[in-house]
Amino acid sequence: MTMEQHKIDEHNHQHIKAHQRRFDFVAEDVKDLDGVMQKLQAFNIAIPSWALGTGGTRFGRFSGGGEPRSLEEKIADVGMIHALNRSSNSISLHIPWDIPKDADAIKAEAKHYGLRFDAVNSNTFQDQKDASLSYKYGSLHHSDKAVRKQAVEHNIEVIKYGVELGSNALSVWLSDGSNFPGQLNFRKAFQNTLESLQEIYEALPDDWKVWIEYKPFEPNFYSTTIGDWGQSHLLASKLGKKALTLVDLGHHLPNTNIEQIVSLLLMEEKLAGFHFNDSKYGDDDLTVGSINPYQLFLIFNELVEGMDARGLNHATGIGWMIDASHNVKDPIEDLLQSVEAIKIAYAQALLVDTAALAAAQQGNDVAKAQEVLQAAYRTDVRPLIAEARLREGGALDPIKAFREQEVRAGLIKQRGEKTVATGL
Ligand code: PSV
Ligand code: MN
Repeated sequence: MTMEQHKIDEHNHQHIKAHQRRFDFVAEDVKDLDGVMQKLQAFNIAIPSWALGTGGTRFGRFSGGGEPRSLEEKIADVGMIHALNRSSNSISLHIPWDIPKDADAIKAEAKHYGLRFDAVNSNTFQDQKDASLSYKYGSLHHSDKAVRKQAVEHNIEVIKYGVELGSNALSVWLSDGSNFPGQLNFRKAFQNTLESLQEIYEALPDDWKVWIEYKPFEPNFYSTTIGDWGQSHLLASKLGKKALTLVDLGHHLPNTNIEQIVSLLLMEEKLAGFHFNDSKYGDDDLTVGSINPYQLFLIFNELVEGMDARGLNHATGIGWMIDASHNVKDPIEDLLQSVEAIKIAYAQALLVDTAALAAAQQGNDVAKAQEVLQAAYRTDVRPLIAEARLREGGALDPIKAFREQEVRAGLIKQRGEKTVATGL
């Protein structure tokens, strides 16, 4: 199903007056309006191929209907999101959940919707039907060399798929760990992981990166071999320049100061990028910004400051991706909300009076520093984002347009009520 441009134009026509009023109000106080608008227009966030179906938990899964049945249909759904918000111009594939059997055809399909391919993700956390060895006790860290070899070969195969699609990063998340004290020799597990990653690193094309994602627990509940940013950074440092740390917001113990982690990784040129989501307890995979939008803003404040310090292009300097699961919402609406929340936090960070903040920090004026940050955070930037979307041909209100056009009903009619997408 495609969203025709004239339908978006009609939607915008209906809402333009109210939008203009709101935009003029906020724009008046924005210092470098053109610069801010250009940055907002250029900023895109990748959509994971595994998040287009209704997620579930081990207790159940409740399909919302019309889920994509194939990679082509997933691409069509990302195309729908991008047509509406003009901020989701790429898709990230998880292999083997989504194998691009005919790379040229898949590339042409993506191009049709103005999409490209973001990082490719390997999966050594589930046993595959045709696999001879099991990952029950881990993959790259496994005590058995043969299992490690199978996992390394899978990663190299994923790189090959990525090369065919024009992607340039391999994202590795391992569920490797232990469930009980004594199960694992931590030092040997780490060394095995490093050796396996070295073999994968050797197979990376010159212009590729490997992103190493960490997570403190689940599915293992005593230790995870790449459990925090220190362990990921240690591996990335030993591997070399092409290895970086990936930050998934849900992969921290409650109250961790993620903005500080991000700031230092960025300074060290070791921040690969993000898996955005939100959480209250752990890896909850909730809609970005739904629980703690202030933390998201503080992260973006560090990102903008740190990227500017290094002269990085905000849109392309690091990887931006959503990694969320939607148990009770329409996946397309949920992803639209996540992208909006990310852009809100980014826009607010762009509004921070950096000179005033630097002066307050230098003079230890703590109250002023808070005033500066919260002045930006409390600005309603939604009209700026809507304007950026409008200028790029998107909808002023993407979810409203999605509902007005009864897209989900159309997808159910086309694909059926009971379809199940591969993924989470
Ligand atoms: C693991 O929890 C994770 O965050 C990794 O990024 C996986 O690739 C993804 O979720 C999907 O299972
Ligand atoms: Mn993730």
